[in-house]
Amino acid sequence: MKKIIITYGTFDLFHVGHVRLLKRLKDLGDYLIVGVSSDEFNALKGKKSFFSYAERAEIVSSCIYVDKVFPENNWEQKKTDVIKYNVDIFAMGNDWDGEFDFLNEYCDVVYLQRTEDISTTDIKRSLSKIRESDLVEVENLLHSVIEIIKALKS
Ligand code: C2G
Repeated sequence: MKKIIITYGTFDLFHVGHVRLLKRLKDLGDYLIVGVSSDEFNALKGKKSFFSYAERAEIVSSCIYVDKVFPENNWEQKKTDVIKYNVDIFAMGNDWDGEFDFLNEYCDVVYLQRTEDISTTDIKRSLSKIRESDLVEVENLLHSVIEIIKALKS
């Protein structure tokens, strides 16, 4: 009998934190199902992802550890999903520690250590900083060009 694992998440700007979690989840069993948050559910979570649901679902589906992807549309669907897919283990990163213990009635509930020092939020923040410093560099360059033009004119 295949041991079925399920997890949920936004998985925006797919990074090693996501990959390492999905790998560890697959190592817990034989078949890994991922509920990828829809754009509408992200809004409910107060998140605006860079990639659309379709793009995030395609990226997560391409991960070697993942066997099935479906949309996560609300907070309430987990119990139905666990029963529908005959799930043995529900697992999340431990930033959700304890939040889904109610599923213990239907399957094992596991929280795995998050990968430190990486998150979609940090990536977005770093990228915006790069853009800012680029602008400063361009501005400095423009000032130098203006000075050269002034010198040539005089
Ligand atoms: N994660 C991780 N290490 C990181 C970043 C994320 O292990 N450095 C894990 C999270 O703990 C989560 C999964 O990767 O289990 C997906 O993270 P997010 O895309 O941030 O998903 P989240 O917003 O936590 O949505 O109903 C559950 C929610 O949909 C979870």
